[in-house]
Amino acid sequence: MTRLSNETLPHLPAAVAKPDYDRAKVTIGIVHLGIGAFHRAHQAVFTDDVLARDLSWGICGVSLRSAETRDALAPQDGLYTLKVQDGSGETLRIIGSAFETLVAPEDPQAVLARMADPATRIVSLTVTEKGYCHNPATGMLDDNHPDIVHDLQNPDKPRSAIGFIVEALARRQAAGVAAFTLLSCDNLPSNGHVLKQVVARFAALRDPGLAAFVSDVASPSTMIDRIVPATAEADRAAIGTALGVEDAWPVVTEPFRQWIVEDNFPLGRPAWEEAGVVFVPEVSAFETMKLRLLNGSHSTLAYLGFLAGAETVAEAMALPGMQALIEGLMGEEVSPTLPPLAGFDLESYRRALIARFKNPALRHRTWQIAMDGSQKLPQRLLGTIRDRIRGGSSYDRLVLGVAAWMFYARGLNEAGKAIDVRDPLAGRMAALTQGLNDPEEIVTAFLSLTEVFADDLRRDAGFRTALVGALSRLLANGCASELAAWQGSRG
Ligand code: CS2
Repeated sequence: MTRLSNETLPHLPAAVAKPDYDRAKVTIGIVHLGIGAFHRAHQAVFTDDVLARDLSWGICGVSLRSAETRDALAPQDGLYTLKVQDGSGETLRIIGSAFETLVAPEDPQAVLARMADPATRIVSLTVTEKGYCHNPATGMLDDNHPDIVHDLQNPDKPRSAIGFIVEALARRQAAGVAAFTLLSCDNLPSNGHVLKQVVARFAALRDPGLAAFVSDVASPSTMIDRIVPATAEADRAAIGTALGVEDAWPVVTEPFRQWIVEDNFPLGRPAWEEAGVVFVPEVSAFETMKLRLLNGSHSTLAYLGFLAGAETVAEAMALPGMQALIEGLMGEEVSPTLPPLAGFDLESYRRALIARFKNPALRHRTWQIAMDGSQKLPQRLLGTIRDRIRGGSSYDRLVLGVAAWMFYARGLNEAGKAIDVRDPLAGRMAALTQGLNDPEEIVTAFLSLTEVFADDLRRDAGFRTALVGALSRLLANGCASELAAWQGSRG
């Protein structure tokens, strides 16, 4: 089968939407670190929507680890298919905003040159939580992180996103070029602030003159939302059949998309508002809401669902008791902790989330969401629990999510078989809990992780008791029966 490319683009079926601009005239204005499926189904699409208005905002996508995205996209001139689907149907669209793909470990100099180029005015990131090399419980740079240690010793051959950003800023400073705007698009609270903090700390460890330059860099926070499961082989095959040409690297997603951004771009930005991006002075209230309602529920669903045998989120939602548990978690426990959002209809937002989780067309694996729990739990569940403790309110459902994570992160399923736990702390968590069967001892082992649990929670006797209770029930009765106990409960 021939391949999707600039040459085959005009011959695709008429129902497939195509870029409405002259690709030959586009130049690069954005360098994006972490060109995974999420970026290609979210920011790259918003950019594609408005590229016709200003052709100087093409994207250079950088892979910080493997070459597979570049290897797949290069023969396709960077083109790929976006498939949007829910229970009622699907649409196909070709996205053309990613013009160049670089592989950082292969050629760090090419990446640095792109970032230092005056035409680059935005450096955006989706490097996942762990890519910030910070302590998730405190938000501060982990000075001892192996990549940070490496990048401090080899500033001109960095490995981490942080090392690339600071070296590129150093080169801009030396050349008298203004700093680009940093744009974090990861699921972290105050993501722009966290990014600025880790970058500033790294610059200070390198050199005070550079730190002064870096301290002026704009780093607006953003709230990003779209559910984008890893693309499956079956999706690739079906998309190829529909297009009549092969696409090695399509993305599959839901109709919903949301991007809320603080409008602080000293060197300009694409007219994203024309594509529905909402610009606000302060994003943190939206971010807290999304992280606690959507992602907090997602993680809870993922751990309990996986352990109860559900492969996908939609299957997990169908387990007896799960929907009632999640509705109650969002309505009774999370919502009262959220900062007020004038004019925002929280109830219909929660209803929409339930429908999104039940989208039967998206095969979003519980195992995928279960990854990197040590980096996700603080902002998804633990901050809410902290607020509930402070307010003297119950948090039975939230604590069940945390206990299910402990069960999962030990690395053994209900039948005692090994789970493939992907997490930067996987080795430590397995070692800490090796041979432990007593829920109290398991909880004590996990609470020793200062990257996950800040001191207040580690020392909270009520929290510990609640965790031991929830984990004891999960271990003794199994997750499915613990879930079933929530059936019919008030949401
Ligand atoms: C998910 C998110 O993988 C995960 O941890 O919770 O990627 C989620 O799908 C997105 O944040 C939705 O916007």
